[in-house]
Amino acid sequence: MQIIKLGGSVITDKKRYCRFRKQVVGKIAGELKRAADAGEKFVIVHGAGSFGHIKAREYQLNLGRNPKIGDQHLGFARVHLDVRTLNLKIMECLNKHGISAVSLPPLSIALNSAGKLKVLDVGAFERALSNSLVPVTFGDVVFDEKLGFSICSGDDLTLKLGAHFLPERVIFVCDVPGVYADFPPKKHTAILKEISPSDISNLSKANPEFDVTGGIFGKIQKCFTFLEERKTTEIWVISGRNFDNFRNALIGKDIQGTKVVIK
Ligand code: IP8
Repeated sequence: MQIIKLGGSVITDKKRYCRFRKQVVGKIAGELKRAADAGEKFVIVHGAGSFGHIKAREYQLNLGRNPKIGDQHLGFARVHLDVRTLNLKIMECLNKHGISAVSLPPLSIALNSAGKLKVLDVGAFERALSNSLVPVTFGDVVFDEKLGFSICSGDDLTLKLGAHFLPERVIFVCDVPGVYADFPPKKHTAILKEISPSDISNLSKANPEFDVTGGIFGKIQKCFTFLEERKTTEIWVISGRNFDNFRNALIGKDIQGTKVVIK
């Protein structure tokens, strides 16, 4: 079994509010179908991209409920509507490609505590899988037992599901071919074949990336923590633009990208 996290920067244009990349998602869905036909099982998680981050930032939803921000509750509802709209577009694409995908929105099945994912109804995913369905979830706004509400990132969902299912591989599909050896990358900066905790401190210092849920380095740091307790799962960061490579990654063969390791 594998958990595939489709990054928001792959499935949307992150700079333009609610811009979906239909062709890219169509190609990804085609590869997923091919792998499913070959017997691979998946859980799919996707990010929010420009359907979530732009307005979540505007209303400071990552910091929790704040009555001083006028209409914040309307912003919360708007972001939820937008990420569901994105999710429906993805579901439509998966279904069209013959994938029996079903959507499990985090607002209904997850609870945060102080901005961290505390509870996730993994039973819903188990039941979907045991009925030969492909569960799909996504970065969303959720209720928070300390902050009223906050944001649940697709990365946190991915790793929570990973901790439960212990999949063979977790694949983070991004808009870059992996993690660059230098940040910000220059024209000829190489992609790291592996990234371990000793690499990260230098890289993250210069990280200008904006993302209400932590960006690439937040993601990698959480992966290290995940791997400390779980040795059997491989974690990869690969490109969502190279479909041949995506196909190989789904079958675990000749993967080009960065493997997250703790050594
Ligand atoms: O794109 C963020 O999820 P991510 C969810 O997976 C929202 O980090 C609502 C911004």
